[in-house]
Amino acid sequence: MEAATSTPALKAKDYKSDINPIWCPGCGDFGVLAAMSKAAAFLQLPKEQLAMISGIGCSSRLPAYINSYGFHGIHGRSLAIAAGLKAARPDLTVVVSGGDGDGFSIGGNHFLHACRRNMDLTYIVMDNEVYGMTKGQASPTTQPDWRNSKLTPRGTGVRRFQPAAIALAAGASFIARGFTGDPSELTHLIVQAIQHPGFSFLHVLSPCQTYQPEQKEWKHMVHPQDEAVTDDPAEAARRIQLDDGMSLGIIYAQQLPSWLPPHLSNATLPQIEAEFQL
Ligand SMILES: Cc1ncc(C[n+]2csc(CCOP(=O)(O)OP(=O)(O)O)c2C)c(N)n1
Ligand code: SF4
Repeated sequence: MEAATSTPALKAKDYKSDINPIWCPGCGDFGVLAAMSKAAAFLQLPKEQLAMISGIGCSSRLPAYINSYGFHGIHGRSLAIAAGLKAARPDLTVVVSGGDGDGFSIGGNHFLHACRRNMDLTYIVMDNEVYGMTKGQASPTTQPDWRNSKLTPRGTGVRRFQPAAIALAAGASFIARGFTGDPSELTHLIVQAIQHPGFSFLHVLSPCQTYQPEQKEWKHMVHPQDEAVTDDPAEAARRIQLDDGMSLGIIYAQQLPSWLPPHLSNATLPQIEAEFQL
């Protein structure tokens, strides 16, 4: 009898690493880990073809917990590292993850230009409206009247960063919002974000149990988008303006040219050096 040669299908558990998460019990980031593993299994991504890239923060620990290649980078620089990797290895599926502090504060400049370049990256931002890892300072998405930080005892008094609106204005071609309390829908959104050719921005509401315990209420506040996904930026802008920030689903998806530098991976060192000679 002929031996079976087909490789068994990968399951979600095959994408979990043997490192145990050190997130606080109930942290929303567990939902992203589960959804990411399920999405990778749904797409049957070969583990050696998947690269998870992050910056620094509780949420940026995600690559350690996924059984794939990855890079736990430096604060706010995940997108720059991911862009370099994608430029060198366009064949890889590159998924970038991190928090609102990492991505919208110190990484804000990189966020704008990643949207504009539209490289084929998937960027998952776990937004808990706080710097969790550094014990609860205000972040760019913190409510202006949030008084629970010793650093801002009277609140920040500053208007919040608007992730979806800024991504749209900067040229992102896929913008969606998910919630870690709805892992099935989140899996679906991650699958579609990875399948989208171009820069996919997935804004994930991910409660911080420790520094923003009131976010437990998010499960009663989230709701589906009222309207079907649009490919019209003006219409997307209108909807984002009217949005309460708690609507879930794909807001905008458009096929736009994706940028990639000339591919040099087969070049020899002298050839690369010659490129840089004046
Ligand atoms: C250059 C630099 N500045 C500051 C820090 C300290 N730091 C570590 S994580 C972090 C913020 C993390 O917040 P966020 O991205 O919202 O992630 P969370 O921990 O909430 O998931 C900061 C400021 C650092 N590691 N490097
Ligand atoms: S501090 Fe907040 S974000 Fe960090 S692991 Fe704990 S619950 Fe999660």
